[in-house]
Amino acid sequence: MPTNAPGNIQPSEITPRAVYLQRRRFLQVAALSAAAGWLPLSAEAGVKLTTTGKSPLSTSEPPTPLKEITHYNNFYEFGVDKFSPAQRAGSLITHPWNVAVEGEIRRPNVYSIETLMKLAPLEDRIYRLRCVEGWSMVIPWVGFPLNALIRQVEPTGNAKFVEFTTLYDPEQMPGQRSPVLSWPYVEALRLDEAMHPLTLLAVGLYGEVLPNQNGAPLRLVTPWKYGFKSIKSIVNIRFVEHRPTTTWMKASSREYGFYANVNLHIDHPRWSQAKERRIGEFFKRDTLLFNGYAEQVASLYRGMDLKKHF
Ligand SMILES: Nc1nc2c(c(=O)[nH]1)N[C@H]1C(S)=C(S)[C@@H](COP(=O)(O)O)O[C@H]1N2
Ligand SMILES: [Mo]
Repeated sequence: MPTNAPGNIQPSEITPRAVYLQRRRFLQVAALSAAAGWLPLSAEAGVKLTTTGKSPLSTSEPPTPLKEITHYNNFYEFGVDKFSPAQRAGSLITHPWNVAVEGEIRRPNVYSIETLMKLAPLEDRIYRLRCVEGWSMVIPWVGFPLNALIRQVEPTGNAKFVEFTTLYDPEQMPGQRSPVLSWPYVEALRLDEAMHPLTLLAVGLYGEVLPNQNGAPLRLVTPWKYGFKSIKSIVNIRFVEHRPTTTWMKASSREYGFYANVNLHIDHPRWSQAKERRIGEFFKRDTLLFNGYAEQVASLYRGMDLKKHF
């Protein structure tokens, strides 16, 4: 590849401002941390994470290159195009970071990201990610099952759904100054979906702390659902009795349903979902039911009319 090909541009050449901000912030955090007598666990992308190794729930498909995973993003808090998050997400301060866990549970609590990361051993989980727009990637996440947190907080009998909320701070997330979506971004799962062993809380990818543009420091990953369910930069997890209305349902309920299970048989009103383009490949491939995770998750939806509950 010639040295001026897009794939050879270093992030530092593309995003001097983001990198500058990131560094400046890291220094601030490091100074504060040193003063407080402890070291930041997750202040900056590039920090290696210790894992128990590759989970058997991983796909054997080759992971998408890091550069694509970190430079082709949907993160509307930093702009609506695929390239803005890599350029602008440096303004997000990911440390310190707290997540409030509340609602219909016996043990509501505010967790620091460090405490969350100690709830269960971190695993490498290589998952397919299928965006509702028709592209896909294979992402080697680092994370732990959401059910480890759910067990810890002891849901009451009234907990039927789990609602997740992204940080709301237009200072750090300039895309929130524009009314393209209703902010903050909200997503939700049925409790049994949230408890499913495939459902991951990711804190890293490719063995290191999550880059900001991928949803640092904590994001959900539900690999059998369209990518928009995998909410980024979570600050609140709430257990509720009634089905929440999610951000994309609010934006367009006929286009984006609550379940958002990847389904080649149910077209988006404006395009077919039968095929997808794997980033880095030229020819389209067939989309798989539940994104290829049917064996593990189809039983969650037994008896449901998937055309109605899309
Ligand atoms: N808070 C928030 N989470 C979000 C989004 C977003 O705009 N804001 N975009 C979603 C969409 S549409 C996709 S496809 C995935 C993309 O994740 P990635 O950039 O890590 O590949 O994030 C999802 N999570
Ligand atoms: Mo998406």
